[in-house]
Amino acid sequence: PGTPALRIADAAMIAEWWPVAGPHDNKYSRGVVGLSTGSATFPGAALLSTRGALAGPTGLVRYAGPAHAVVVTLHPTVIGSPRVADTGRVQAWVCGSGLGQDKRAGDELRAVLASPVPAVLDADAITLLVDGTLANHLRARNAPTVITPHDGEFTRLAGEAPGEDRVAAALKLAAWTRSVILLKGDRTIVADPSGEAWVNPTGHPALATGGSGDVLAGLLGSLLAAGLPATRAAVAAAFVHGLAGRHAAESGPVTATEIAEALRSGINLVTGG
Ligand code: NPW
Ligand code: AMP
Ligand code: MG
Repeated sequence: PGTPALRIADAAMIAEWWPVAGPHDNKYSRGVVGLSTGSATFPGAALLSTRGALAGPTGLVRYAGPAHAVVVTLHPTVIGSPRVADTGRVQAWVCGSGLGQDKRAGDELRAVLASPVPAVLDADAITLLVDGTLANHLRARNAPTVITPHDGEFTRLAGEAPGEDRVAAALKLAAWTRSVILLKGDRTIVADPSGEAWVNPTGHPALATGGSGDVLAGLLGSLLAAGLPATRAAVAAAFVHGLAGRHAAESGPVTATEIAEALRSGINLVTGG
């Protein structure tokens, strides 16, 4: 039958999906996102994923990792701890952005994979998954997982480059990993294990800057923690991230810091808030 029809998200669709706090919500019912990101080498990735998560709909952001002191100093609303195992209730995890690939990173990824809640696996977590034991833990998960590779990370995990047919490649990896694959690029693809595939229409070259993906991972984790199903969360996060890059580029050169700051404008553009 060949590749199924590609779906393209639009603002009205994202607005309908976007979690909105109701009058009886509290900070826990709005969702709690946990971040297992950053390291001594990459404290910036911890901050950027935190900013992505803080822009999302959750009521609480927890950060677990070596950058906890700097994260809570710069973002006092975040609850910090050194390790995933020390963290209180979390409804979705983001793991891997700036995490590093040492033993500590592998242990933290294992803890996230063992948790019963949805997870985003980004950057170094994807590279660590090349290890067959960790890949088996991934494939055995019951909770939804979203994997967010750029082409380099995709090639390491899949064992081959995405090639010409990026949709088919992403669908194949989604089936093998039993996860939603968000394959980054100028036209980001979201593919899920049921065979559904989406292309993001809002990409902007301003997004091609260091730390951009770390911001996206944080926002995506917040959407998962707020209860959005994994495929929709991935489609919505990519859509708003693209709008944010576009919006930030209107007022000058863009770093990932400006992308994170512009997420709220991107969300307002979509939801009319
Ligand atoms: P080439 O050039 O094609 O031979 P890495 P990373 C290849 C953190 N960050 N985009 C390419 O090889 C991340 O979260 C921290 C990129 C390239 O050499 C990670 O934890 C920041 N690469 C860690 O740094 C800001 C592509 O893959 C290699 C590619 C490393 O992240 C930056 C790179 O692979 C960053 O976010 C593509 N589309 N296609 C911070 N401020 O703290 C092919 N490649 O070294 O695993 O990936 O993205 O540099
Ligand atoms: P990362 O490489 O993890 O920092 O992620 C880069 C982010 O920027 C992803 O969301 C990509 O889809 C996006 N991106 C990179 N290059 C482009 C481009 N030329 N046009 C649009 N989006 C891009
Ligand atoms: Mg990245």
